Amino acid sequence: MVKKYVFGTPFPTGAVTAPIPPEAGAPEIGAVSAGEGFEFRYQMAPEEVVFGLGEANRGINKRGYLYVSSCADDPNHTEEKVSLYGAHNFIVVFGGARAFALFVDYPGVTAFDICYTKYDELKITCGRADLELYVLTGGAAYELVREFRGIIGRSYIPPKFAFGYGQSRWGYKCASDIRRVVEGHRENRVPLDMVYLDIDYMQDYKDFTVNEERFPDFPAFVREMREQHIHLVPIIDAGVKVEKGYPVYDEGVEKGYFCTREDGSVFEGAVWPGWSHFPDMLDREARAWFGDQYKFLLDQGIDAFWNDMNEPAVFYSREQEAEARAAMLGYLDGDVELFGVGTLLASQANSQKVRESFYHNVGGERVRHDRVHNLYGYGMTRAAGEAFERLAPDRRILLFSRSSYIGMHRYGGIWTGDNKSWWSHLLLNLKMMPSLNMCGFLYCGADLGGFGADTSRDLLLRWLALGVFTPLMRNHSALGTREQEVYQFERVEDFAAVIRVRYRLLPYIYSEFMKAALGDDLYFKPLCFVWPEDRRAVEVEDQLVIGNEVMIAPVYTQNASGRYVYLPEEMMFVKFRADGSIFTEVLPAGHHYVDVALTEVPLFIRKGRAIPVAEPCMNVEELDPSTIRMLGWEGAPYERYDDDGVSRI
Ligand code: MIG
Repeated sequence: MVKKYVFGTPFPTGAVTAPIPPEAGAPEIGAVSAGEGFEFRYQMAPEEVVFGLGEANRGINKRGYLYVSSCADDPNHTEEKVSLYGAHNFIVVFGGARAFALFVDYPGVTAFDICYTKYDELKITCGRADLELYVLTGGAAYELVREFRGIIGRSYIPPKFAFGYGQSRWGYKCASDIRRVVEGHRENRVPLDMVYLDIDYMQDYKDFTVNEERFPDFPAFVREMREQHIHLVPIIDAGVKVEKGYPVYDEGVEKGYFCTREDGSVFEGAVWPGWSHFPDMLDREARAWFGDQYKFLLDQGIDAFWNDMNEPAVFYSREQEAEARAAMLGYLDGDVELFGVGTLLASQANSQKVRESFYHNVGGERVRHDRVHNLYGYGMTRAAGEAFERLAPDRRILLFSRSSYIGMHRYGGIWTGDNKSWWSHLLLNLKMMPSLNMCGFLYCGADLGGFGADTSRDLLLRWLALGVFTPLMRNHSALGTREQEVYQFERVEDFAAVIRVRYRLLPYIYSEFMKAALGDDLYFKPLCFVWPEDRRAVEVEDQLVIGNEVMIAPVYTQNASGRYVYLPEEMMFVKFRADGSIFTEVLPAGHHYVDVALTEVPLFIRKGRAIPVAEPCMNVEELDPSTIRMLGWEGAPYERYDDDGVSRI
C-alpha cells in the first residue's frame, strides 16, 4: 500500500507517474516535523536493515553511515564521501516488526542519517518542507520495492547492441585512434560492439559539433564502423560554449533557453569548453530545444549517447573568476602558496555558492538552482529521451547519464562515474547494482578496470568477470592513466576468453533484463530478497542474484585464487574456462571455498533451474540463436524472452 503525504509546495519532479491522492494527517510510521525544514525520524530496532539509495557509497545495507543526496561531480569516491552523482531518495527498512519503504520526492539537498549520529535513529532531513513523502507498507521488502517500481513507471530499455562489450577512453582523438581500437580487438578475437567518443571528438568541446580535421567525413566514418558492427557512442556535456556564431549558443541566448543570474543575465560557468551557458533543463521549451540538437548526430548515423557533466559540473563561475585570478597572482608574487590556490579552486568547483547563483524558468516562475539541483541531469537526459521519441520513433537509442534522480530511469541508464582502478571499487560496483535497480535504474554499470589511476592486469580481468553480468559492460579510463584496452596487456587471449563469456550468456542476460524491465522487477537482487527466511543471506554483500536463475560471486581480491561463497540452497557451480569448456559441479547449501582462476568466469545456477547459453560470437548481431543450449539442471524449463532488439516496446 502506498500513501502520499504532501508538505508545503512541492516542486513537481515527475518521479512518480501513478496518480496517488494525498493523505490527510501524518504518516503512522516515524515522526515528522515540517517547519522551516523537514525532518523524518524513526527509531530503529537493532535487527532492522536499510536498503536503497541507488548510486550511493558503502554497503548494500546502508545502516551506520550518512548519505546526502546532492548530485556531485566528485572523482574521488573514497569511503567517507557522502554524495556521488545521483540523488535516489528511496529506502526500504526491514528485518524488524514490519517492513516499510520511503520515497522522499524532494529535489534539493536531502540527508539520510542512518544510525550515524544516533546509533539507533534513522533521520531524514530536507532543507525546506516542500516535498512529497511516499510511505509504502503491507509487504516484505522485495514486494515494497516492486510496488515502488510500479508507481515510478517503466525503466528505460536500450537497444540490444548495448548489451555487447564497449571500449572507451578519454583521449581517443581521431578516426585513426578509433580504427586502431577496433583493429586491436578484431586481431585478438575480442568481441566488441561499441567504441565511445569522449570530448575530443568535438570542435573545441562544443556540443553537437564534430572536429572535421580529426573526423574528415564523419557520416562515412560512422558507416564504416557500422559495417564492422561497431556503434560509436559520442559524449554530450551539459555546458554549451559561449561563442558568437556557434548556432547552439546563438539560438539558446536568443530564445532565452539558458539558466540566468538573479539580474536576468545569462549565467556563465567554466567547464571544458571554457565559459559556458547551461541549458535550462527544467524549462519544458528549453528541454525540447536541447533534445532536438541530438538530431545533428542522429542524422549522421549515430544511435547511442552518454550525457556527462550534468550535475551540472561547474569548475568556477564568472563571479568567482576574480577570486581565482587574484589567488593566482598572489602565488606568482610569492604571497600565496600554491597549495592555497589549489584549495581555493577546489572549493569553488561545484560549490553551494555557485548553485545559489543561477536560476531556472519553470512555467514562467523563477526557481533558484539549489532548490532543484538534483533534477538537472535528469532534465538533460529527459530532454534527449523525449527528443528520441520524436526523432527516432521506431527504434531504440542507447542513452545513459552521469547525474540522475528517480524518474530519469524512464529515459536512460546510468554509469557510476569516475571510479578508480582499485579493488575496493570493484566491490563497490557490485554493491551499487541492486540498489540502483531498486530505484528503477536497470541499464547501468561502472567503468570496468577503473577510470582514474593505473589499472593492473589482474584487476582488469577480475573486473571484466563482474562486468560480464552488468547490463552496461564498458571499459573506460581517464586521460593520462595506463592504457587499458585489453590488448595492451600480456596474454590478451585471457581477456578475450572472459569477454566472450558475456556473449555466450547474452541470451540469458538480455532475457532477464527485459523481464525485469517489462515487469518492474529487479535484474540484480540482494540474496535476502530471494531467500527472506535465511538470516545469513541478509548479510551477504558480495554476491548477487541475477534474474531468476543465477547467483554471482565475483572475485574481488588481489592475488586470490578463489573465494568463499555462501549458498543458501544447493546450487550448480559453473565456471566458463578460457579454452571454451564449461566446468560444473553441484554444491550443497552452506559455505564453500571455490577456486576461480584469473581467466575463468564463475556463476551459480539455482537448484532445478537452467539457463540458455550460446556459442561465442564477435558482436551482438552475429549471435546465432540456433547454437543455444541449456545449461543447468536437466530438463528444467526456461522461458527465454527475445525480440528484434531495436523496435520500441
Ligand atoms: O571532468 O569527458 O565522468 O567519464 O571521460 C571530466 C571527460 C569530464 C568525466 C566523466 C568521464 C569522462 C571525462 N569527464
